[in-house]
Amino acid sequence: DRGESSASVEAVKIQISSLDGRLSSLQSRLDTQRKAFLFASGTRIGNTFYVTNKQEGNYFEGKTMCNKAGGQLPSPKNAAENEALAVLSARYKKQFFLGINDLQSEAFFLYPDGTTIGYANWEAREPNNDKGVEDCVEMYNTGKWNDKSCQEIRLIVCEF
Ligand code: 289
Ligand code: CA
Repeated sequence: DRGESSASVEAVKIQISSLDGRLSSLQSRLDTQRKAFLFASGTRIGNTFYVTNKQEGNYFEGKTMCNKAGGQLPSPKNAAENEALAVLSARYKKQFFLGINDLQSEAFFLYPDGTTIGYANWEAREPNNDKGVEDCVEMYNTGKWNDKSCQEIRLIVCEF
């Protein structure tokens, strides 16, 4: 009857208002965590975060470490993302590996999910597969890319 249905409308209104409050509090918690992350020397572009725990390792160690942390090696997909990531190479003055590689097929650079790259920022005369062993990609302090042996030890930067 009408009494019952208006009571259930009231109950739904109360639920919505409670959810609204929880959403606002989650949003404000998220804003705080974002600030804490950036304070700890990460960089951000949109909802993509780049950060290093300052450990070093080869490409495979970096990939494992990033994946275990719930992230991945960075794969900048446009100039704006590349610039945001380059902030870290300039800040730490160290090169680091991107997720991009041609391990599967020489000269065909792929993202870690196996799709073909749609953006690149190669240094002049790169990629050159020097000595035939360069299947991974490092970012220089300038933000430019060089193909490099996956076994080199580099700063580990992850994307979240
Ligand atoms: O082992 C060769 C690398 O260290 C790099 O040497 C030169 O900078 C260029 O030939 C690069 O392409 C190469 O990756
Ligand atoms: Ca090279």
